[in-house]
Order: sequence, then structure tokens, then C-alpha cells
Amino acid sequence: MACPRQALVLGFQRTGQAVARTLAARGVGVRAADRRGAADLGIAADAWTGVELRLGEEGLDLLSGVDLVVPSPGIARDVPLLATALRRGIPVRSEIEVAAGLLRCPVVAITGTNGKSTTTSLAGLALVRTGRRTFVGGNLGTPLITAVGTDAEVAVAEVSSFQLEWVERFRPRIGCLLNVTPDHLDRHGSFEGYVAAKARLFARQEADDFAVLNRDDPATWDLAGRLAAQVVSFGMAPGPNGAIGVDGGIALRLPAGGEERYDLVRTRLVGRHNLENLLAAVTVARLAGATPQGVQQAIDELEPLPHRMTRVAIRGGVEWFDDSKATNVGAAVRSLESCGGPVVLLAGGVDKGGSYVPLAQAAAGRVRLALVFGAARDAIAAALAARGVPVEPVPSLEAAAQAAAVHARPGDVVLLAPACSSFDMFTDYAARGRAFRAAIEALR
Ligand code: UMA
Ligand code: ADP
Repeated sequence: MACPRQALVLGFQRTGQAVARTLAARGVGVRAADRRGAADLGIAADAWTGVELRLGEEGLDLLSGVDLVVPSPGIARDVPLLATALRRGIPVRSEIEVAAGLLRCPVVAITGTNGKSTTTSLAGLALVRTGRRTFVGGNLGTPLITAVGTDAEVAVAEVSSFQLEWVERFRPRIGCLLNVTPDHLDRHGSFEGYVAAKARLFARQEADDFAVLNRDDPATWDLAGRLAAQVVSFGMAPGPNGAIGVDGGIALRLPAGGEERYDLVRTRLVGRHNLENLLAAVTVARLAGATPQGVQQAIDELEPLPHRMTRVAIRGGVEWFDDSKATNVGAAVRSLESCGGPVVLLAGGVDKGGSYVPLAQAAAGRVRLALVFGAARDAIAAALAARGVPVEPVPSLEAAAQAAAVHARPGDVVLLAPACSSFDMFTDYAARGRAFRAAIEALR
């Protein structure tokens, strides 16, 4: 990508603001647009000298004189502005591509339907504990482009399918794909479209790069034979190399080197899904230059991230778990599978176009009662009822918490694992998790 003279930054939240700041500092003319106004975005427009702000606008005249468009991840691929830019031959590139073009350090990129944040945090911490100056961010919250111009020696980025939609030359030194199960089908159109977006992570890698893949996940492992990079795998079943779960620990064999062992006795990450994240993170971190000591320290120290299977209350012998980050069916299935006792499940929110049958299968025989709410309420209720799972529609998350308090018995788990995104009722999954905790506190 040639250096642009005039860029249109589309969407002006975290990503757009970081891109505008970085490009403007490099002398690129920046026009920044968002369909929302300054007050709604919570910004002071006069603080953005050097950027042409066009807030509240979506018209095609925004493209005038532009030789690069950088859309935020939240902007759908088919908005008229992007379609017109492409028709006019104007390159459309995502923030991670612009960032990677400007970064002077290697990029480690971690994607997958679930486990990205946990794996990214763990691999990043291992590098930090090794003493490497490490940027840790991306879809996790701090856009990758904020690492540009810093003294980072390595950048570890969580990468989403939305960010991968608009990459052409993005070439991570290490790319990791954790798993692929249906998610964001409303955005990508089909499961195949979603997998294809994920696969773009590896498209520009070469033989001296690494692709770290989950050999137990069919949709992920399917890619192994098609990649130019060296494949290193992880899983519970034996594999050609990489990481495997062994009794109380992890055994790792890198392409060059003997077997290493890591101890899991002190980790606070629980559940089979987190074991997979640990296997992936250990592999990625060692390939990226973390020492075995740094890796072990990270395993011992990392706290579970908020709203991911966090125990938020114990009331009358009932444990209440907040897994608000289980924003798709695959994640909610794993949450259910990691609960021991009978479960009162709280689920619902925005439907992403996938099937709830896997959720119903995991719930059958395990869920005492499902309380469903939000836009996807009826679809979830129908799938669960078809498998004989008792289900009750409720008007809100608060009502669900109240009903859960009535129906849960000592020894039960009350689990918020929505299987949906939160945007019908909350600003994001974190706000939903906070509302859940507040609803528990409000119970008498
Ligand atoms: N907008 C328009 N026109 C449109 C649509 C949107 O102008 O047609 C505007 C909106 O008004 C908004 C902006 O565009 O101001 C959209 O910004 P955004 O939603 O991309 O928000 P950012 O703050 O830039 O956050 C993004 C990621 N958001 C999404 O992918 C939806 C954040 O991931 C990420 O942390 C951040 O960049 C930094 O990299 C969030 C997420 O939900 C956590 N990700 C999805 C997930 O994890 O499942 C992929
Ligand atoms: P992401 O960033 O991909 O959303 P997180 O690490 O934040 O991933 O975990 C989000 C949720 O996904 C967790 O709360 C849990 O329910 C589920 N989860 C985490 N890791 C995995 C995994 N490896 N496989 C399946 N589900 C997982």
C-alpha cells in the first residue's frame, strides 16, 4: 500500500480515533466521519485540530479526494460508502493492516471464535515476564495502531474477523487460530464466509512464519495443509509437534528443541476451554521469544478476565457465575459443560444468525431451568423446549435474576451465559455483566 495523501477514517470511536491520530502525526491528510455526532461519541471536536471532522455524516461526498479508506471494525462490509469506494478503485484497509505497515516490531496475532482475549493476555504476560517490551492489545480494547511509534519489541494482538475483512498484506510473524464455531453470521453471511475471514490471518505468511492451530477443532485443523507458514499445533490428542495437555500440566515440543513441561497447579484459569487457551498461549509465547520461566510465571499469575466465568456470588448454597462474555453459542456450550451441578441458565440478547441446537444439546439433562430474554428470546426458547429443557421467557436480565433466585436450589449454579451479543439492551458485554451483578445485589 503506497503512503496515502488523504485518508477517510470511517467510524470515530476507539479504532477511528487511534488511526486518525497516527496518520495525522505522519503528515497524512485525515478526514474522519461517523454517523453519530460529537456529543454522542463523547468527544470534544475542538481537540482534533489537524483532522477534518465530519461527524453525523454518511454521504458519498466524504470520498472526495480520498486515496485510502480505513473503516472501523463495527462498520458492515456492505455500507454504501465502502461499496462506492471499491467501485472507484479506492483501497479499503483495516486498522490492523495500516498498523502492521507502520510497526517496526514483529506482530503476533491471535484469532478464533472464543478464547482470544484470555490467550492474548497470557501470551503477552509471558513476554512481559521475560523482560521483552511488549504491546498487548488489538480487539482486546487498545487498537494495535497505538503501538506504532512506541518502543515495543513485540506486539501481541487479539484480532477479530471484522478486522480481518479488509486486510491484503497483513503478515503476522506468528498467527494463531484457536477455534471456529458459528458466530457473527449476520455480518459475514454464512459460516463459510466467517471461516474465510479468519483464514485471512495466514494468507500472507511465508515459510519462516508460524501458524499455531488447534488440532482438535475440525474447522481450524482443516486449514493446516493449505498454509505456507510452518504449522505448530496444540490439543488434547497427540499431534506431530506443539503442545499437549498431560496430567496436571502441559508438554511442549517446538520445531527446534526438546520437550518442555509446564505446571498448571497454580493457574486460576478453570475449565477445559481454558486448558485449550493455555496450550495455545504457551506455544505462541515460546515461539515469540518468551523464556520457559516467563511462561511459567504468566501461567501462575494471570487472573481470569472479568465477565468470563467469574463467580460473583454465593447465596444460600447457590453459586452465581457471570460469563457475560459468552456472546455466542459455542462459548455458552463450553460454559455449561464446565458447570458441575444443575444449572439455572440465563441467556438471550441479539441473535447472530446461528443455530441454538448445540446449546439445547448441552443444556439437556444439565439445565434445571432456562430463563431467556432479549431479541433472541423466542428462538432460544423454541430450541431448548424442543430438547425438553424447561424454559421460561422473561422481560429482562433483572427479571431473570429474580426468577433464578426463586428457582435455584442449594448446590445449583446460576449461570449468565447469554449465547448472544448484548446490544439490544446494553452498550456491551461488560455493561451486561455489571447489570447482572447489580441485579444479584438487589435481591432480598
Ligand atoms: N459507525 C458509522 N457508520 C456505520 C456503523 C458504525 O459511522 O455504518 C460508527 C459508530 O457510530 C461507531 C463506530 O462507527 O462510533 C464503530 O466503531 P466500532 O464499533 O468499530 O468501535 P471501536 O471502539 O473502534 O471498537 C472496535 C471493536 N469493535 C467491534 O468490533 C464492534 C472493539 O471490539 C475493539 O476492542 C476496538 O475496536 C479496538 O480494537 C469489541 C467487539 O465487540 C470488543 N469485538 C467483536 C467481538 O469481540 O466479538 C468482534
Ligand atoms: P474472546 O476474546 O474470543 O471472546 P475470551 O477469552 O474473552 O474470548 O472468552 C470469552 C468466552 O468464551 C468465555 O467466557 C468462555 O465462555 C468462552 N471460551 C473461552 N475460551 C474458549 C475456548 N478455547 N473454546 C470455547 N469457548 C471458550
